[in-house]
This record gives sequence, C-alpha cells and structure tokens, in this order.
Amino acid sequence: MNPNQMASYRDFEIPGILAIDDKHELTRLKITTNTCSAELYLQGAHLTQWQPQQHQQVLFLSERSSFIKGKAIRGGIPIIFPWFGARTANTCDPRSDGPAHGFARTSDWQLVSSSMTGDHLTLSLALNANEVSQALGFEQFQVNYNLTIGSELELQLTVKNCSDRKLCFAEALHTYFLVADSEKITIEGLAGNEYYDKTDSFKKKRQEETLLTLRGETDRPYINTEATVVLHDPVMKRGISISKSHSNTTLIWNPGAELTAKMADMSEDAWKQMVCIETANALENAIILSPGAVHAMTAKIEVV
Ligand code: TA6
Repeated sequence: MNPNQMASYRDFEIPGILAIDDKHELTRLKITTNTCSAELYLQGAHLTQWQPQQHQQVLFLSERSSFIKGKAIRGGIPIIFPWFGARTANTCDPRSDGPAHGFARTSDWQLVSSSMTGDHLTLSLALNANEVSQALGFEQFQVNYNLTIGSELELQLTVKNCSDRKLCFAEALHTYFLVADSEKITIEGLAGNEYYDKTDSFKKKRQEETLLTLRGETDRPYINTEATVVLHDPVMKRGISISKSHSNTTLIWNPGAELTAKMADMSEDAWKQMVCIETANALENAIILSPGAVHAMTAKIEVV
C-alpha cells in the first residue's frame, strides 16, 4: 500500500479497536473489541478470522493459504459473485468465460465506513465495476457488504443493478468453519431438502437423514431452503448456528482426503479441520434483478 492510500485508511481506524496494515501484498483490518477479535482483508472483503470472547476461533483459515493479489484466500468467508463455480450462460448473460466463483473474491473492495455501536463494530465495504468486471461484461452494478462484528456476526450482501438491462447473478458467503474432526460433526437443518450431488454426476437427491454426517468428499448445493442450519461439533463442544434471510440455497462442502491432496493451498489433513456451510443464491435460486432493483441477502452466525 502506498503512503497516500495508508493515510486515507487512517480515517477509518478506531484506536484500540480497529487497526489497518499490510500483510504480504494485501491490506488487512485487525479488529479487537470487548466481545471478539477478527481480521478482514480488503481484497475480496474477505473476513479470515472471527473469535468471540470465551470461545475458540470460529472460522477455518488454511495455513497454506497465499495472501497475494489476484488469488483467493483459502478459508474464512470468500464472497462469491456474480456466478457460482464455473460461469455458465443464462437468460441475461450469454458468456461463459471468467474465473471460477466470479471476480468479487479477488477484487479490491473499498472501505466505506467503520463505527462502534455498543460492543459491535460495523464495517461497510463496496465493490463497483472495475477493469476486470468490465472485461467480463459487468459494467454497471454495485455490491455493498455490511458486517456487524461482535459476540455474533451479522453479514449483509446487497446488490444493486445500476444498468438499464436485467442483471442475473449468483452469490454466496462461502464460509469455512473450523471443526475438530469433520467426520465427527453433524449438521442439522437440511432434512427433507433437495440437493444436487456434485460428487455423483450432479444427480438431484433428497436428504433423508435428520442430521447430515460427512464421509469422504461432500459437495452439495441444497436448493429452495431458507432454514437455519446448526453445526454440532462434539469434540470442540460447541454448536454454530447459521441463520439467514433472502437466501434460498445452502451449500455444504468438504473436499475429503483425495481432493485436498491435489490442492496447493491446503495441507494434507486440512479437510478434517473444516466444513463449508454457505449462505447463497445459486443454480435455480440465482437472482434476476430489474434495472434499478436491489437485492439484500443476510446471514447471522452465532456460537450456541
Ligand atoms: O462450494 C463448493 C465449491 O463450489 C466446490 O465445488 C469447490 O471445489 C469449492 O467450492 C472451492 O472452490 P475454489 O474455487 O475456492 O477452489
């Protein structure tokens, strides 16, 4: 970060609570309040740590993650926008080029405001069209990300269509949770829901079990569900509740041993320490916004 940029960030710092510095190539916000500690990178508006007081770290962050420009951090909460996975043509966008999971997670976001309300730090970040998005055909949109960070974590992702044509997009808060042993956790809240099994030729299935347990690679977008999901970790002796609004897709992902071995930014046994539970709108739940329209998706994460 050059000295001018650093000087402009100084206005957002809050003594004893919010400090802004560089880590490797990226600008980092370090947060310490009475109720939690956290870290966020402006690249991707990527929250990488959140630890409420009296609890262990909630988010998984790969020890092999790189913190370099243009490469997504592995862990924390990457923001996926405006497509999920590989880009595919849809009713308002014929193109299928571009990086996996869109450009938001590798773009530089602007810090718009920072303030304390009671024990909570509120941050507001924005992503507007940039050179990369324009080259990919996304010229007129605005994404805002508001985070309320304290003993609970509240996230709101708002997308505005600033163009005079329809805007079709998918989105996800691709949250990596830290667990003691991914084969010992259970996930509550998805019973009876339909999902696509990406490990079985994308077949549409329905979850019969009340509680989901993970065995091997698991990659499932559950569609048409707004339900709260609870991650039970008997070894860490904690539950994590993920409630949400205006999100109809929940994704569960764990790469398992084989896929993890092929991932340069994960250590060999990292799949045991994480599970992604993602608040999203993807596949048939993707959003179509009329010109001028706004869509806001929220997620609330609590240790219970
Ligand atoms: O949300 C699940 C998923 O789409 C998986 O299919 C998967 O490979 C993963 O996200 C991670 O993607 P990434 O591009 O970050 O390696």
